[in-house]
Amino acid sequence: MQPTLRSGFVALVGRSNVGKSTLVNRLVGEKVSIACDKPQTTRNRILGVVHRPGAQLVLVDLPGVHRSKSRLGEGMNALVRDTLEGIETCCLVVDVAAPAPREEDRRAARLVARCDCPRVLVGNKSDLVSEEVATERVGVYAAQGDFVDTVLVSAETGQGLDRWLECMVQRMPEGPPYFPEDAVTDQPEQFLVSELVREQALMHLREEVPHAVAVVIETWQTRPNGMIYIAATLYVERESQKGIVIGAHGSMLSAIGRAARAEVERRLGSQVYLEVRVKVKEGWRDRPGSLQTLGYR
Ligand SMILES: Nc1nc2c(ncn2[C@@H]2O[C@H](COP(=O)(O)OP(=O)(O)O)[C@@H](O)[C@H]2O)c(=O)[nH]1
Ligand SMILES: [Mg+2]
Repeated sequence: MQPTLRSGFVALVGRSNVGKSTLVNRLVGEKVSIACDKPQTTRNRILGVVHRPGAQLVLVDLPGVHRSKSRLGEGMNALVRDTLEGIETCCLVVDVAAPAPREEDRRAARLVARCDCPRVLVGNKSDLVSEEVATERVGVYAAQGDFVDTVLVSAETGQGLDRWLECMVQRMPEGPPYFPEDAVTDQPEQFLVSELVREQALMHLREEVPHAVAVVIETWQTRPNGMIYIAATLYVERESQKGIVIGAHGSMLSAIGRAARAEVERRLGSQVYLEVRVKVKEGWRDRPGSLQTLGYR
């Protein structure tokens, strides 16, 4: 007889920057979702698969709940709402390092409250404050929602993650494995690579420019010597942004390219030649056609 497996989908909902993507990466054990201290880093729904003896959890990393200013943003919020149907557990992730809930935390809490499934409250970044403060801050959310459990965790140190995982696994029904044993995500390699390039662009750029960046992989060839040649195009919305991304004598673009190449090589486990170009796609975040070509809904 086959041993029984507990399996199912767990959604992570919360405002931007509370650490949802970092938590997913930590539990999966690999970077499947890029993380950065800039808001709205995550734009798609990304699955991270967690394999444990007798259990398979599929974590659904989502864009941060926010007040949208563009078509891209509206699509991201709609994606969060739609995903909350058909999951087994919904986690509201909050940042205990933040003194008080913000408007966008409350917005996320309201979305979670509308879920039919069990809800778990996750207080992340507990490494940044004392246990007493963390407990008090998470308590503000606990008092206003109906949660089956509350956990304090840190994606940075790993503290509390086992207990959180245990609490999620306990609530999973017996079910099939949704992914093969070696899968860590549903995203194709090309998407992961485009995201690693975008992550470095986010890390290197400031103010409005990060939000205007989209990355498309144009070429992917394995050369006879085993080296992988990848050409990526980094799209921005205006000529002035293009200048910023390129930098003086190309210095910014080459810094982004170098850092991204190191990440891509780690990910693919082979030598990579990465070429990054910059192009302008006027106002792409508000144009349905452009959103589609760039892989957004
Ligand atoms: N100190 C600390 N920083 C964290 C923790 N989790 C995430 N971060 C940082 O918070 C920022 C936002 O993380 P990210 O995962 O992109 O947040 P998301 O927008 O909710 O997906 C990043 O700079 C992370 O390194 C944590 O537990 N402790
Ligand atoms: Mg994220």
